Amino acid sequence: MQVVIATHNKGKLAEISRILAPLGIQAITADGLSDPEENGKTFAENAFIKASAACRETGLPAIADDSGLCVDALGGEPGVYTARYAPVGQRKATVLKKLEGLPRSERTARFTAAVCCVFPDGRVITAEGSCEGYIGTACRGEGGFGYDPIFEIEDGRTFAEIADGEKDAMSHRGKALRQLKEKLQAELEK
Ligand code: ITT
Repeated sequence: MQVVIATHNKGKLAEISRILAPLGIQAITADGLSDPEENGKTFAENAFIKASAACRETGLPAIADDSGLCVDALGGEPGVYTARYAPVGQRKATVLKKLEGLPRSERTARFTAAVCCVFPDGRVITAEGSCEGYIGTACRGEGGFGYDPIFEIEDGRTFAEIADGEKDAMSHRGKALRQLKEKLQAELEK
């Protein structure tokens, strides 16, 4: 089965392709597809907007992810605005600056991902996952993408300092996609 992975974010694309590989789907990238306005109030609404637009444009089943970082000391910000929180290149520094001086116990945060698969016949499958952690005090690590260098797990390493497989095993996206995978498998066996 051909499935469009409806994201323009290369980091996400790599993770989604890797985690869904066991499904044996032929992943089609979203290159050339439009980037719909993400005006939903929740991660789930935005994931649906992206998946349904890609499904409409291609006539193929489409999977999208909407995700972000929610920082407790910032009242849950940047949340659904994570990708637009500050100009490119200043996002991580903006979060670090806002938390300056706070002890680790007050730097709690979580990544959340909502994933959605829309089929041309109108069927919709959704799942969500989150991962608890802390905002570090500086960027560390070369792996991952986006906010990974400032997101620390319990042992103090950042998402950018751990192996891909280790991130997938505990990440918001890994949890959401494994749930989606099970629901998809059940749907395809009907
Ligand atoms: P698409 O909409 O094309 O999928 P996007 O990057 O705009 O790409 P979102 O609107 O869902 O995606 O925004 C997600 C934001 O959260 C974006 O700034 C990411 O860098 C960040 N983010 C999400 N998951 C992350 C992860 O696992 N590690 C680091 N940053 C992450």
